[in-house]
Amino acid sequence: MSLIPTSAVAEHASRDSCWIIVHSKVYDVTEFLDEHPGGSKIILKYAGGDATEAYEPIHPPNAILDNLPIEKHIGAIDPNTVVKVVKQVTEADKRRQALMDARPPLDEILNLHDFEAVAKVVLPEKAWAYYSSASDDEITIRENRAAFQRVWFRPRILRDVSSVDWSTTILGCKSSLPVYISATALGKLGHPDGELNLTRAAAKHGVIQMIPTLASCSFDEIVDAASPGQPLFLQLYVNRDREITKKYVQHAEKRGVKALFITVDAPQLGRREKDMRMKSVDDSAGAKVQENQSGVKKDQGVSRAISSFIDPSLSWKDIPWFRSITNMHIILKGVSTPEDAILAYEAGCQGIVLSNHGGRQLDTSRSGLENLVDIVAALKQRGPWPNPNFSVFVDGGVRRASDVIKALALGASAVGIGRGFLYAFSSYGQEGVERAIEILRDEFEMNMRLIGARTISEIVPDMVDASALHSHVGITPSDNLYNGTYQPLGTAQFRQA
Ligand code: PPY
Repeated sequence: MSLIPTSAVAEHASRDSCWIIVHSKVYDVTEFLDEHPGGSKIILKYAGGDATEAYEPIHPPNAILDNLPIEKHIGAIDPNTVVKVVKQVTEADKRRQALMDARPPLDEILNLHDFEAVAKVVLPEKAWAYYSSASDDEITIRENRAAFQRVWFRPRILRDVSSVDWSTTILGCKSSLPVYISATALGKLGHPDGELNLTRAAAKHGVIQMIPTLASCSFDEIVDAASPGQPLFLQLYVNRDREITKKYVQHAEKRGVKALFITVDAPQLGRREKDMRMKSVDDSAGAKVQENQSGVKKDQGVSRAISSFIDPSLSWKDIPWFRSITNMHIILKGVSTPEDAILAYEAGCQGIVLSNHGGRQLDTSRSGLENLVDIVAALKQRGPWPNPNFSVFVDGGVRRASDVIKALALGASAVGIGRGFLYAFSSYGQEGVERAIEILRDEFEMNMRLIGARTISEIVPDMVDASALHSHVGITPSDNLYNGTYQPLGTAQFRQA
């Protein structure tokens, strides 16, 4: 196939004929303009030119292959015609670089809140808005933290805690911590190496990473970056086209992924207003809002823009189908009630994650920690407990080893941390993730000694007082570190007069 000169691409720079270059390939996106979940305006900005830089961080690697008919793939660009453009360094770039240079040294980062505070300052506004946002009034994201503070320790003493061990097994895989790295999307918004920061740090420290469906790096890039035998889990958004999902799942199994975490709390994406406002600030002159096929308006922020492939028809009837296409462990991520926990157990799943999606889905839903109490009680009625064939995980708001220990005491098998690690690599790359793991390790050592548990199995319900957990009124101590980083929601902005 002949190579295409950049001058030929430049001739297609209008709504009537729109070609763009992504990763040195030329695509005719004219007919796709009105289908683009992110709106046509952003594509037209790059019409006739190279869109790679804008495209890369917010699109899964196979987005074009999945969405653009093959006849619209025009060919490869002629490299001899590409003029290397020296990137303009903007004032904002300079400011950000200065802030990066002034970051606190890593050894002065003492807890996971510190990473969040640094990320808030050094991340591009859009990335911070996307990562930190939660749905509606952001009640649930804050409740996720508050719930941990309604559980108090009942430590045991004089137990010879000279040696303590917090390693464990998660779904048959060894883990140096009772914590796994939960899936968060679009890692390259935070750092050029995206999710690979997590993979490499996890390899070094014996931690398990859950690969997100909507990672910025491709699934294979992530698996290729893992060390031999490194356990990996996969988070799954189920596609409207089940053949795509089947291929993806079976490919993951072939590549050695140990467990499939099917996201079940996002048939439609929550309205994350910080993220949405960022988009409307960008399109200040009141971009014309259009609807795409799924009814998602095109001014609704990064996440809603790319979510239309997710199948809202997913139901309990699909679980046997998943069982028929894979032998991996099947875990439902996003369970909130004993009723659904029992259904998952009876459907033959190997576990559930008690999660409200980091407060990004149904606002004012309860925290996973609070739901854990009721769900464990219900599961105890149904089968053996602890049940080696059915794991209960919790995520949401976890920042300290003491949070993890509370969840374990109440019956969790392990706990997921998403944003904590995301902020660690957004602010310090792989080293940040490694430091986060070390901090958790230090906190585990101290907390296990102080509550009198030498191993994970010695962390028992009697070590916590959860009697206030269901109480949604009353005094919770103010969480200073968290509140210091928490960014209050804003209101609609006037245009420049
Ligand atoms: C989230 O943003 O909460 C996600 O789970 C990831 C995502 C990103 C974009 C579209 C759909 C889901």
